[in-house]
Amino acid sequence: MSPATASRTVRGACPHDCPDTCALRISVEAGRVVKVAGDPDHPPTHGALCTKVSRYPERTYHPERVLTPLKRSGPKGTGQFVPVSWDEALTDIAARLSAIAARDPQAIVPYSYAGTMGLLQGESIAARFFHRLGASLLDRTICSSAGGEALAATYGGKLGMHLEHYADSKLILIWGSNSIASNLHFWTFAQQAKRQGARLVCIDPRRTETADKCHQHVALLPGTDGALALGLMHELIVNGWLDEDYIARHVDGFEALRDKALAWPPERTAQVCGLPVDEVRALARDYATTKPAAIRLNYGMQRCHGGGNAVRLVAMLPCLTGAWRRRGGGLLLSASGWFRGFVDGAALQRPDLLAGRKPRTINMSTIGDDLLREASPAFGPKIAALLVYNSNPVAVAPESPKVTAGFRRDDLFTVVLEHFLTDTADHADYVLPATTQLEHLDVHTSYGHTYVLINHPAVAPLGEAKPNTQIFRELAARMGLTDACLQESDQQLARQAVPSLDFAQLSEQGWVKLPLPEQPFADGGFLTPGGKVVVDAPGLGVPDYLPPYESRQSAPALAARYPLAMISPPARNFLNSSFVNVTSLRSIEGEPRVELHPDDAAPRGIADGAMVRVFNQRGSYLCKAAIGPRARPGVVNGLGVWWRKLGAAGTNVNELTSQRLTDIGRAPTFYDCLVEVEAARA
Ligand SMILES: Nc1nc2c(c(=O)[nH]1)N[C@H]1C(S)=C(S)[C@@H](COP(=O)(O)OP(=O)(O)OC[C@H]3O[C@@H](n4cnc5c(=O)[nH]c(N)nc54)[C@H](O)[C@@H]3O)O[C@H]1N2
Ligand SMILES: Nc1nc2c(c(=O)[nH]1)N[C@H]1C(S)=C(S)[C@@H](COP(=O)(O)OP(=O)(O)OC[C@H]3O[C@@H](n4cnc5c(=O)[nH]c(N)nc54)[C@H](O)[C@@H]3O)O[C@H]1N2
Ligand SMILES: [Mo]
Repeated sequence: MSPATASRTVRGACPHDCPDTCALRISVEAGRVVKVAGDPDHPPTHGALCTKVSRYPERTYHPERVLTPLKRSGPKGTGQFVPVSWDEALTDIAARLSAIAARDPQAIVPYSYAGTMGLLQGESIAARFFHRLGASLLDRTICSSAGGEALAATYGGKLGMHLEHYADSKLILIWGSNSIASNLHFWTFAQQAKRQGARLVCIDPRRTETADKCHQHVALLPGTDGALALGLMHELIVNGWLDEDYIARHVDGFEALRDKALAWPPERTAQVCGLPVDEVRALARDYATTKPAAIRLNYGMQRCHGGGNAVRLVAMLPCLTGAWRRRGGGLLLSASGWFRGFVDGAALQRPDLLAGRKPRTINMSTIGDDLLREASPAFGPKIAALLVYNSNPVAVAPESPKVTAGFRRDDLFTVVLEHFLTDTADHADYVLPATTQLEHLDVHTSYGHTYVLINHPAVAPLGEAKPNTQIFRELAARMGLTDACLQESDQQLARQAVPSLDFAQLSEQGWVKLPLPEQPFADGGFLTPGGKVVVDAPGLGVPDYLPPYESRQSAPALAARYPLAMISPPARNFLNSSFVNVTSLRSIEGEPRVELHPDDAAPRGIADGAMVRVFNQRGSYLCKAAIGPRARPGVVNGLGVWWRKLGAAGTNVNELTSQRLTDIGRAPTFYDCLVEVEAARA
């Protein structure tokens, strides 16, 4: 067989924004990917992939892939384009950006997130390019910065239990995470623990598929996790369940927290969280007396006003019971801090190219407001150009009425690097075709395990697609930016990313396990300056419960008009807004829907399957009602994140979410949102 027709298997990595970062075996026949499977040898992946990524070839060879540069040919936002050559597109884009940069480079704003989590196709040449220009910096807050900064303030880094250790736990609190949907490979270890007698408890306002399979479901009100954590602490204190020795040696400032926790007896906690009092008491007893006890905290619970404080409070729990002492005990929110020292972010991103300039920072979570802002001394120049890659802000950013108004500005020059004509690409002046994971090289870390992975290109780029890195290299050259580092190859970048690892081994095996201690905090050793868990963090004070901005208890006047709390967690078969256009996955999800409890549906005359209008002071969203026990009374679940143009009336759930930010980390409060629901008029 000639090389072009031979079958071969290529080692890859799943690029998606998910804690699992699976190792892939990609089968190629006659130059075409025929199958993507999980690597059986990679311990976290253990040969299994989720439904979404096992359909990867369907996404890559999708008939609607953008495979040539496109130039806008109709009004902004209408998605009308004509194909143009790379030469024409890059020449024009370079001229437009150079003119803006000559006035003030800060008027140029990059907008990117984790469409790919790859270190190369994420922030490598792109970051160098924007740093060299002196463009605005982007505060990448849309997902995890509240919890991430809270965890770092408490432990000194984003560290926690090793994924594999959950198999040895006897009690696991799955807290704000629908693991079966969004962290499947953790669920496998939780199942292993369950078979060995562990008890699984799901703490989530929604009765998720994960809650269905746990022994207990604690359906608290959204945004009340901080109160629950304080209530649990109260019980630990009054019942003598503290590990006084661990606290004395490894916790700095516990006294101040003790005083706060004593104000949260089970009755008050139960009232604020909307739970039975006995459930609070029993949960505290189980957590304190079952050993080893583990918490899988996830980002779902930090998308509300007090999300950062709530993470700080939950993160204290294993320190108060000494759960860290045992294998199978402790907590994991994010593992990304483990990679510190192994990944050289500065080498990839080259912040030194700013050469002393200090551009302003735009928060990606308030892009709606910021696109509509005029120039001012406080804000700086009006945003004149937006370069979007690895993200779909028109669908995923909060308060889409403002986001879309911003993207429709005629005086905004927008370039979108994409695989598909997403809602965001529809608003572009130019769409540039990007390669997918099957077509480019990359190196990956993970936020749910402790392995570095490589992704070798399996096939040549489809059509005229180019890797993000290559697009920024060519754009830099067109703009006359001559720095050698703007032309470094993906091969060079891959080695720069992980300078201390055995690159040959990584390349051949597909992944390497980091050499790390087994139990990070068994005997203290937190990464804070004093080596202890920090209660009273500089600038943040002692953690406390902060009620949601929008809830019946905290905003009664608003709740009189919009009485239902809405959360918008991901639909299982989508990944944020990725995969919504993959027909086989979309057909599993059916249509955009909002889940309501029968007690909320009946007085509104809403029948199961009826079209409803979900609305508040920000906007209005049309979708189908799904009535049943997945929603608790008073809370509705608007599953996300659909493409607007594939939903009813061109809207999605972010029509309703707000741009208010969390207490810590400047993150969005997607799940802090009051709404009303009514039957839609025909
Ligand atoms: N299939 C799938 N997998 C994904 C994603 C996806 O879109 N689809 N997204 C990926 C991304 S970007 C991320 S950040 C991670 C997210 O990972 P997780 O944070 O685990 O996110 P979810 O699975 O959305 O779980 C959030 C859960 O939190 C619940 N929740 C909402 N509000 C509250 C609250 O106030 N308190 C508590 N305790 N729970 C609450 C929701 O009902 C939901 O079940 O998942 C990643 N994996
Ligand atoms: N209401 C509500 N809104 C939410 C959330 C929620 O739970 N509720 N979740 C939030 C969270 S946690 C997150 S992380 C954000 C995620 O929001 P985004 O980071 O915008 O994620 P996606 O919607 O998956 O969009 C990623 C896009 O990147 C593109 N892409 C993938 N790989 C590449 C590549 O190699 N090159 C280029 N150029 N493009 C690529 C994909 O085609 C896709 O369109 O959404 C947030 N929005
Ligand atoms: Mo996320």
